[in-house]
Amino acid sequence: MSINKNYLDQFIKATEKAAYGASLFVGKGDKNAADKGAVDLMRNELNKINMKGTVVIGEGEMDEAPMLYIGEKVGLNSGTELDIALDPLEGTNFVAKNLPNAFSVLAVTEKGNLFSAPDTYMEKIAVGSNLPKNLLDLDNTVEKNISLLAEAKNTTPEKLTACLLERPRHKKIVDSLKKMKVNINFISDGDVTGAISVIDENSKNDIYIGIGGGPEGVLAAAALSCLGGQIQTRLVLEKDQINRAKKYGVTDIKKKFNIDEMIKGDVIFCATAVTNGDLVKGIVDNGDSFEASTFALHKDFNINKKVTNNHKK
Ligand code: VTB
Repeated sequence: MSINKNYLDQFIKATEKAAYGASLFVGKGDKNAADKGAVDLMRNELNKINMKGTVVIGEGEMDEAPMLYIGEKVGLNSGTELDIALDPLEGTNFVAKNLPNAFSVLAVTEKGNLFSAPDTYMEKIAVGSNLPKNLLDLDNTVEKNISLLAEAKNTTPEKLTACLLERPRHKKIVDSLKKMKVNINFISDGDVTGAISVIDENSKNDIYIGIGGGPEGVLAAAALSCLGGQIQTRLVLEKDQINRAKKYGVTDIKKKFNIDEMIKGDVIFCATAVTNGDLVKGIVDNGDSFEASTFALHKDFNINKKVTNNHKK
């Protein structure tokens, strides 16, 4: 079944409000305050929606996150049963330091259709649309994946750009990319938009690769699934995280998840920029009101839009 079309604008409002909440802390060097600013307003807005919503991916476990914790019920407790993955502020550092690409993000499916990834690291490999299904594989060498991608895109590795988080853990991947003369686009944070960028016509990124947050991987998968992109993931679990993953229903801890296993059926995705972003521009404060710009997707209705709305403060 499809998610009722009327829900999209209501979820957009939730990320708009959250982005505004975070925007009050741009450049203030306080990432926790920025996060809280986003969480409070997002929760408030979600609770106005006529749905039986459950936070499947949220701010953390019940005992460590007072609001929007995993399992928290949101909405008016009537209407459709929906599962929600949310990151009220993806890129807390970006807001603290007044850097581009901080977003408020959420994804929604019908109950049971969203991979409830634990808050652990995750290996990811993502590419855009119009490519053979399941083209790349995390078990291939980087060299093999790059060759496959170059061949599918009818180009050469030197003409490809790979986007990845700049982290010491990626040294081996970076060495391989350099050896193949692939262009590298390092990002400091924000791997939701990093992964999504492979589908954006205005972006030079052909592939997103590396290890980032698990919840962020699911959010990226939601957007990519609306746009015909691909992502394959695998949880990276420390010994003490294995039980946590099992609690979340992951029985095979080494399993590679393709996009259809992470996001089933219809899905809504909204990302509102806090600071100016590659996808849309950031919050504009107009005194009594604010202007918020959102990248919004609704898979079953082929909705792919960038919207700017004004709200009274
Ligand atoms: C990514 C990125 C986030 O964490 O998930 C990253 O998307 C992974 O963690 O914006 P490390 O920083 O430990 O590498 C963030 O950078 C911050 O949550």
